[in-house]
Amino acid sequence: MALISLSRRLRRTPFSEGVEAAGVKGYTVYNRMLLPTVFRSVQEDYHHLKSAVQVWDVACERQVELRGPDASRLMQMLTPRDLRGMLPGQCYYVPIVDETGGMLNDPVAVKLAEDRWWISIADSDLLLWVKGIAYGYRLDVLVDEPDVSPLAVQGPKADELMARVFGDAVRDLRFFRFGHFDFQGRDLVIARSGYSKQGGFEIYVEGSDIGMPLWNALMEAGKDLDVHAGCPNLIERIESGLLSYGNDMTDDNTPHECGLGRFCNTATAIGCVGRDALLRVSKEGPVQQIRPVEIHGDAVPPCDRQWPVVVGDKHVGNISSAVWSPDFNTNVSIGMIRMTHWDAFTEVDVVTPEGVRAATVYEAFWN
Ligand code: THG
Repeated sequence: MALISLSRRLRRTPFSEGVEAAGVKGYTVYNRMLLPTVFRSVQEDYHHLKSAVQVWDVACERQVELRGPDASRLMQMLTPRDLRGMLPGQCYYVPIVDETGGMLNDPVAVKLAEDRWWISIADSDLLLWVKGIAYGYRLDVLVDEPDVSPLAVQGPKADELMARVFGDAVRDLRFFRFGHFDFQGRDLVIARSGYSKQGGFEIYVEGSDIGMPLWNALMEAGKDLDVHAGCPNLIERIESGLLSYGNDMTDDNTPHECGLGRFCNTATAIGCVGRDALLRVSKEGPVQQIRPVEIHGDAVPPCDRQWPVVVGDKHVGNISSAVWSPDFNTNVSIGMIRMTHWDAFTEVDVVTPEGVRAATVYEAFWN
């Protein structure tokens, strides 16, 4: 493939220097920002992520900050997840829906205070939607994108590495909770979270100037832990069933189709702009849903478009992400599968660009 041309529109990150020095081999574009996709090889990165610890430049997970008396009201307008029981110090994975119940994003909401939130967004221009709602409803809230860049520390040795840099107290953080920790006199929000199921943390680096000092401190402290620069790993995230907005779902899908019904409390999420639409569609239940799909045979090619899932001449779904899994010795994939074929162990065919493959639909992901 040809190279991508760099310009101001394609934003670098506070950690780009470190990423380049670590020998990044591939990038994607996410929220108009560089996101590394491979360092040594996707397979080597995968084995290393599952056995050691990695530092990920996920600055592209931009924050939409809500600040002001109406911040909590605005946050509840965006999501069908009931936020009334959420306390400062908590993070929630929240589907964001439009007035038709279509998914606009699937971010992590970080409640800093009753009147201050960060929405840590996936790849869509959520800032514009949130500003539009705030202005249209005349809300007393400031909405902007602050200079906050997440740096993830992921892998089984993440606790040990983080304790060396931030102290043992970081070990006490519970899943999807955050605390405040000092780094070189600066107060940083650190949560136990991240886009892998290997365990770890996300540091919300406030102020680009401390990006490289923090990157270097983590690399230095983790030498004997075999710390390495890493990135969200395609194999690990499919095995784990972590969805990718724009790939596995779009604004054509409801949260229920995406298997995110467990993060919706539509009946009690009063104020959510998609509430009426979701109440209507969720009465019937979805007619298609995201499923893990095993694609039999040798390694599949990169999945850069949807692959039809068929049974005979019936189109019963689409594969949106697929890759060879070394640990499972088969191809793991994520598909949107119609109700008639979504039961566990349903045998289907997948039309890949390199031919038709036998495949099996499952109900639960591999991890
Ligand atoms: N961390 C932060 N921001 C993010 C991501 C992240 N923004 C972009 C993208 N990732 C948003 N998408 C997801 C998808 C899955 C999860 C988080 C963000 C996730 N899911 C767990 C699961 O599904 O098992 C846990 C959900 C829960 O139990 O609440 O972690 O990774 N800052």
